[in-house]
Amino acid sequence: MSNAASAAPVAKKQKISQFRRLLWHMNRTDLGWVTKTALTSLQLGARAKRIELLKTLPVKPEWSAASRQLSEQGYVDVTSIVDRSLAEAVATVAQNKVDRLDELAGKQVLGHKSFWVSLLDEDLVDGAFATDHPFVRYALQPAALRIIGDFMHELPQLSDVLLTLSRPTENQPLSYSQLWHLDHDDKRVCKLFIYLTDVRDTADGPLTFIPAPASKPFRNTLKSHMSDDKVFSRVGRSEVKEMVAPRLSSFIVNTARCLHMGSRILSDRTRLLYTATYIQPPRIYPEPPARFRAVGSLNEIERTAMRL
Ligand SMILES: O=C(O)CCC(=O)C(=O)O
Repeated sequence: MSNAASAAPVAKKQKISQFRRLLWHMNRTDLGWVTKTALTSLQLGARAKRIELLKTLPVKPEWSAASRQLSEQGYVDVTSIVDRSLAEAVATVAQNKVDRLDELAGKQVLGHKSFWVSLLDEDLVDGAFATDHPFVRYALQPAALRIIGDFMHELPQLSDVLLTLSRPTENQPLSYSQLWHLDHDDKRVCKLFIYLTDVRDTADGPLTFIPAPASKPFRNTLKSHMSDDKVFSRVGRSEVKEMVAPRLSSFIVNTARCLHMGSRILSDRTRLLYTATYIQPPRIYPEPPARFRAVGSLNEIERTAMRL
């Protein structure tokens, strides 16, 4: 084969990857709504079904108020709303993992965030959680689906559940989620958190965020992770909310709209956090491999929320 013939596929490949990179950057800005709208218009039937399923979930005045606050401010404390016994079940699983920390840290698969230890790897089969796992049951409770669903105007998709143990990183530069950022998993992203340890003050590394209205100036920023100086040159420090709260506190944050950071743990402290991530489908990026595997009976809402 001549050199010219072998150069052509390489040039084509480069063009495709340049196009993908451009699309990726575009999707992180408000232009990403063009992608979202185009993809949604191809799946109107599925959307109509998710709207109908949302309507079948129970309604309570305090859930509606929570959803309004989520829409307007980008966050809501749901500690008094969510099912405490489901939160306790999450905490029991989590405590068992922490008791076996040394054993599990040695087996850790995802190692890029030195301040985070992923403790759930052993619960996955081919990367998927059983749907009867307490972490999945907490995320699927009707209150969470209704509050987030009313904000997204349809039944949300549960994208992932996560347990993270954050440890001190003193004397190391801040990195990843310790820096201010927005989540770009999709155009609408909500995270449901539970603190599984007391977060008493700044030294415990609270989740810290700027509510959606004050985070607006950063919405189309291409830079993904920002220092305090950069952020506070554009927004007042008085806008910052630090989630200092006791163990089993639970809150929802629209992390695509609220600039946030956390895990800045000091001295001998550690912080244990449960996170469930929801997006509004269809996903703007290709669907990753299945994260959930059906175990036991599931209703249609649960199946649809997990794409099963
Ligand atoms: O560790 C933290 O508190 C930050 C978590 C975070 O940035 C996220 O879940 O997107």
